[in-house]
Amino acid sequence: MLYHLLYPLHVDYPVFNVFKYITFRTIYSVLTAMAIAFILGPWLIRLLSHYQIGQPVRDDGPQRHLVKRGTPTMGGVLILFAIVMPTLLWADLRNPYVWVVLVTVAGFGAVGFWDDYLKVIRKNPKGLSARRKFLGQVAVAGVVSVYLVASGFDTHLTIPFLKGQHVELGWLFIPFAVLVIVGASNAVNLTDGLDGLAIGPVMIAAGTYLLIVYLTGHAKFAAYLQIPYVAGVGELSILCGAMVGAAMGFLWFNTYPASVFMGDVGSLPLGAALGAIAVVSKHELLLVLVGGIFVIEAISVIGQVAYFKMTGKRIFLMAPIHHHFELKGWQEPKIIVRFWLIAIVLALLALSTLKLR
Ligand code: 57M
Repeated sequence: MLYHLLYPLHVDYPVFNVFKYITFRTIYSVLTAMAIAFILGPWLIRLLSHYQIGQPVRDDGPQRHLVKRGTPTMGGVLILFAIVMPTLLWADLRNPYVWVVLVTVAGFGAVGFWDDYLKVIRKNPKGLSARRKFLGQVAVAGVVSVYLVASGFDTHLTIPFLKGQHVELGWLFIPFAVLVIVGASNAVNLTDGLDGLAIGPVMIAAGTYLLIVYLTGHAKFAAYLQIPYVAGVGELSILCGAMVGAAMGFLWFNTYPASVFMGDVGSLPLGAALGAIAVVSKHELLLVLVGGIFVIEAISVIGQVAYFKMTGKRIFLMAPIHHHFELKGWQEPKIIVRFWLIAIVLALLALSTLKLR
């Protein structure tokens, strides 16, 4: 909004020319998102506590989690507010990619809110059935993917390291994009099982894609790096900046020992946003590396369930893999910080592939 209100003033007042620059607006998007999360965080935690919107904790999990019972949850509403408001404030709202990701965030946020509402407020431990949750996710991701193809979005699949190698997916782009978005959403959801364990890598991944969308949306940089040029996708730097800022702000309260959990209303849209950003920036496969922690967590569950069904035995003491380390006796902060460090290494490796083509 500020872009539309203040940039035109540069004709008479040159100082407003600064609003043209994505870098300037991204920095202030990060800071605005952090400010919103810092300022509203304590108020929201008091509100959630007042209305006893506390986390139910399953009995069959690691015993040390039982002390977490009643921790205020659904803090994800704060994260979403701290992402959407700075984006509306600082981004060019005529940009279709900004709306593609905002609609994805809103849709997955609604699915997550519904699940949390049933679990936490209506005290139904099952929450939304897995089937309804999945259908809701596929519906939102499907709408967004069909819109992209219908609006002429490039449906070539780019492959990291292999410059110039493109696979034309055609209409298959739609199920592929749905798979990326829904997969990322559920992977972040599974990861969010220790204090700050999900929001840390989300911040790292959002920061990595901030750079990727900026380079992909810049004709000269894209040509130099021989990566796909997607005109206009650079505007998503502002939304990625808001994700980084919102994650930093939320982590202030979600760090061990957590005063608040994000709930599915946070984890589902955060993962879906990363998936959507990966799709529109044409760096979907790179998300496997950038979001490697989420991939490891999801694979640990898939492997555990499959192996258990086949043999009746477990690969891990418990899945997702963060519970395995808990049952091995690692303290929670040790697991969390080590996962963050791995996330940083994976992000650096992913960025290095932009040069290695
Ligand atoms: C998401 N949710 C946390 C919190 C957070 C198929 C199976 C693997 C599914 C999986 C599952 O239910 N995943 C759902 C994980 C939960 O966190 C809430 O959920 C939101 C995120 N979606 O925002 O609201 C618990 O995680 C802990 N937590 C923290 N700090 C945080 O900042 O400590 C969360 C955020 C919270 C809190 O204790 O209650 C969760 O773990 O449910 N199931 C599992 O993950 C279960 N694993 C399992 O069943 N493994 C089996 C098979 C099926 C693979 C096995 O290994 O044999 C574990 N989770 C729980 N209990 N809670 C173990 C059993």
